[in-house]
Amino acid sequence: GLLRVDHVGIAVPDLDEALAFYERTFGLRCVHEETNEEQGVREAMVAADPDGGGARIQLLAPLRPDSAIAKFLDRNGPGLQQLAYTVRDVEAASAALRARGLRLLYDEPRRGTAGSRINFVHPKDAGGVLVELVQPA
Ligand code: MC0
Repeated sequence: GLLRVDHVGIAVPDLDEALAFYERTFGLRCVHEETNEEQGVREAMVAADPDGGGARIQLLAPLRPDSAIAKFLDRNGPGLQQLAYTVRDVEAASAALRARGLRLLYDEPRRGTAGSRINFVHPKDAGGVLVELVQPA
């Protein structure tokens, strides 16, 4: 099952500008930053409670024009792109949702933030929301 909201992902054209905006405007702190070549993103996790267990905000900037985030920005402009839940076992959670008729984007989990294992539910099968499942490392 789903344990809690892990993070909310926001597509941004420029990661450094977005980080500066979130720090300056909302006082959020950057707790992690990495490049994920497979996903075609440079990403940063920011938090209101850097030492607590609260949900993170994931700022996602495209590495390449053919990446998912670049396509999203072309179509919608910057904004909310995904809602991610923490799960204990991403294979089991994916199988349970497949059994309920939802399309998972990957046959096998892929690598997400900080060594996590991830999969996604197609937004057309989840009320227009790109849902990510995250099994933390
Ligand atoms: C597309 N659609 C969305 C959407 N992206 N709806 C809600 N939220 C989104 N983010 C809608 C379009 O408006 C369109 O609707 C329909 O879905 C198109 O579906 P499609 O033609 O099958 O696909 P694409 O080419 O638009 O791609 C969408 C898809 C793609 C979700 C399959 O973005 C994808 O593979 N995403 C998973 C990977 C990802 O997002 N990576 C970046 C984050 P209409 O009504 O116009 O037909 S990386 C990450 O998140 C990692 C680092 C982590 O957290 O650890």
